[in-house]
Amino acid sequence: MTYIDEINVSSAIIETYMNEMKDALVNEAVIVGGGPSGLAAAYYLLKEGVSVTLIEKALRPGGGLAGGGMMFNVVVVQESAIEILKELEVPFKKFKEGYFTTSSMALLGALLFKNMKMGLKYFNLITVEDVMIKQDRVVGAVINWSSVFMAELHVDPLVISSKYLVDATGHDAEIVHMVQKKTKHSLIKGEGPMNADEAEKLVVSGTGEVFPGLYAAGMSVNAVHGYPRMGPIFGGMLLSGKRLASLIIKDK
Ligand code: 48F
Repeated sequence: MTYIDEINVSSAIIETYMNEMKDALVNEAVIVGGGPSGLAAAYYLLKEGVSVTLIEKALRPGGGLAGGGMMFNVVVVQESAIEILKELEVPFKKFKEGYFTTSSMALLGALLFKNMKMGLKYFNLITVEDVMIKQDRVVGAVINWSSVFMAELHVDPLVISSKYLVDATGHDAEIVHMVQKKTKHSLIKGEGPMNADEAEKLVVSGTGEVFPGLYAAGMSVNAVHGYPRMGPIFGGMLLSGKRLASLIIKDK
C-alpha cells in the first residue's frame, strides 16, 4: 500500500489543474455557461472533433436544469427532442401524446459524463467578466475567479482566446450584453413573456451568430431576439445546443 502523503495530494491537484488551464488558453470553441444548452452544444461539437472549453461561474453544473420546474426535479421534453435523450441514453417516460418526462439529474449527469469522456475542458467557479474584441470580432473571453466577485475584490483578470465564443448564459444573455456595451451595437431586445409553444420553436430557429465570433444558444437567444420564455420544457434547449454545434461546424 502506498503511504498517502498530503503534499502529494495537493501537488497532484495543483499540477493537473494548471496543466489543464494552460491547455485552455487557446481555443476553438469556448462555451460560457454549463446549463442544458451549453452542455448540449459541447456534446455535439465534441462529437465532431471540435475542442471545447466550458466556463461556468457556479460551483455546480446544470444552470436551470438542476432545479427542474419549481424545484420538482423533473423536466418535460417534447417529441422533437426525444432522439437526443435516446442518444444520451437518458431514461424517460411518456406522459401523454407529445409529452415526455425525465429526471433533470439523469439528463444533467448524462450530458456531463459524455462530455467529459470526449475531452471537455470544464472549469467551474470561473466567471467570464468581459470579452476581447479585435478588428470588430470577438476573439476571447476575459475570466476571473467567481469568488473575486463574491468578495467584491479588485483583482485583474486573465484572458483565454476563442474562435467561436458561445453565450449560453441563460435568461440574462450576459456575454451579448458585454459586447453590446463595449461596441455600442444594439444587440439585445429582451426576453418576452411566457409562451412555451412559440418559445420552444424560436429558441432553435434563432440560435446562431449574434456578432462576429459570438454565438447565442439557449435562453440567451430569446433574450437577444425578444422571444418569449418557456419554463421547464427542455427540448428546445437541447435542440438549440445541437443547432449551434452544426452552425459552427459548417463555418469551420
Ligand atoms: O440558465 P441556464 O440553464 O441557461 P440555458 O442553457 O437553459 C435555460 C434553462 O435552464 C431554463 C429555461 C428553459 O426551459 O428557461 O432557464 O439557456 O444556464 C446558464 C449557465 O450560465 C452560467 C450560469 O451559472 C448557469 O449555470 N453563467 C451565467 N453567466 C456566466 C456564467 C458568466 N458570466 N460566466 C460564466 N458562467
